[in-house]
Amino acid sequence: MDWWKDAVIYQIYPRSFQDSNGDGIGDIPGIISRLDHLQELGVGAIWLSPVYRSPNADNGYDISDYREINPEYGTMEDMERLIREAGDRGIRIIMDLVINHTSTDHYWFRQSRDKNSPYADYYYWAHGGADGSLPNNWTGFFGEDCWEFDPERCEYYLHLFAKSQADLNYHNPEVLEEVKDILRFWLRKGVAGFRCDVINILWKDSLASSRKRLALTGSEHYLSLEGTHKILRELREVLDEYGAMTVGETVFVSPQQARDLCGPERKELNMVFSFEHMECDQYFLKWFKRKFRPRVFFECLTRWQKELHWNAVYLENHDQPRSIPRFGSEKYWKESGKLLATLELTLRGTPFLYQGQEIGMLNFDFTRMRQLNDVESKNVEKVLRRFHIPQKLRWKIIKRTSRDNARTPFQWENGPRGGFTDGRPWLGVNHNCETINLAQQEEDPDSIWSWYKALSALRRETGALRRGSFEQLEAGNQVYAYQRTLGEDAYTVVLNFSNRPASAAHRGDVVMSNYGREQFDGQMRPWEAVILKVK
Ligand code: TEU
Ligand code: CA
Repeated sequence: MDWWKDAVIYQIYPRSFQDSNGDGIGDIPGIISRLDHLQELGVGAIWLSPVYRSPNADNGYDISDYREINPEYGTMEDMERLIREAGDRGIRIIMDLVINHTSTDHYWFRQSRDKNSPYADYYYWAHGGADGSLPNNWTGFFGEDCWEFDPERCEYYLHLFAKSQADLNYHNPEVLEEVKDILRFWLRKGVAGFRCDVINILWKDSLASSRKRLALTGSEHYLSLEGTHKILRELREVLDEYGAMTVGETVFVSPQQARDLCGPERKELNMVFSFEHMECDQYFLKWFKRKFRPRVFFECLTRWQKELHWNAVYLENHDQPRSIPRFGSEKYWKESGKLLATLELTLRGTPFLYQGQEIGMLNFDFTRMRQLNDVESKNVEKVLRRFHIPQKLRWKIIKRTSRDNARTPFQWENGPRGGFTDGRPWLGVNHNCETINLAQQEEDPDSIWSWYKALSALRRETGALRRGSFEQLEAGNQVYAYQRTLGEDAYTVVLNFSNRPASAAHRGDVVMSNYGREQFDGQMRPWEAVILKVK
């Protein structure tokens, strides 16, 4: 039951994982060739970022055909082989379900341009004002207007993300029926579940203008509304026919709202990706960074641990900069990389690791705007320009927050292309590949990779670390400590989030220590992490 509560899930960003044919773009045969790596890590499931047909305005999050594989990534036969070969290794496949919007290249959208077509109401179409104004004053997620005029239909369509990502209209019941068919299509192929993209914004209750806000004006008309809950309950019926799991990406949710989306009695989602802990180092929006204060982070983690019966736990994904420079320390790269691993794999919930995290990959060392690919970064650069933000500051903001920080190719081995491709990689390989790569870490029992493997194995063998309760013991300015308990079995985890030493009052037999300690007397070195067995 609930296999996903015992599994470690690994996210693959297919474009950047492994290229198999030298075109510089990661692909499905490439993923298949690396399944052994994931098996060694003890991964129970792969969340595959979108591999459907897409013009790639947002690298697959703009889908033009939900039943076809993007030819850049391979064929449907490759996909079926991936499901099979992963299955042979006990690894399930979770697909990315992007149903808030489709690409404007999708057949539905192209038909929708004709008011007399059966697809006319598949999207949100509206007239602008007589004065040439947009249908309403909402603003989108990528920092631009969220209405685009279509000359053929002579109306505007709504897009909360990029221009070519048109929002689907769930007021039309046919749209939901289409989605159910898509679910069945993939479930019959043997996928084990879905990661549901921006799933709490599906339902828009009206298109009325609203009070102007610093960002996301209009969001009260679509964030976590009852209409969305209703859709999720309908989808759950289809999912239950196949025993499938879902994890929803949910933006701007409180613990209460998250419970309403994934509480077991709700019959909606199984887990959510919430953002609060990712917002500890920012003011309101990710573009405005503030100093990372560990205590705030700990309090946030504990709150979510306590308020949700179960949830997804993550520190990285394809939208976030890497975790070591953010929550750890590049100076103590190895120690803090292991500490963050310890945190993620010993909190209560299902850990989602992001490719490269297991070898401590760092942010993209790009130096010029044109080395970037991400549509969000490019849009935001334009917006900052419009507001006359000086070049230096613009660059600083983009550099720190760009999603491309996490999208550079996986560093399999030393070399200019990192073992990712024989050709020219679609996005630059980080120059630190010489010192940070899997091949080297495989040889080294003290590496971040070896630590992840050991932790994942410990978790697999230890009921208390998987299903045990969570009790916070300490959340100070630098030390975070908590206990996981199942029956008689209890473990204490103590983490020093600082370049400075610390002392802690917790004791027990050392199970794992990132300083190779055999005994723990409470004196902690920088970025020290220990797991203790409570006597
Ligand atoms: O992300 C939704 C989302 O909230 C992000 O746009 C987030 O605001 C931003 O990336 C933070 O920098 C999902 C996908 O994960 C993302 O890759 C897509 O671009 C987006 O939806 C649209 O599908
Ligand atoms: Ca390729």
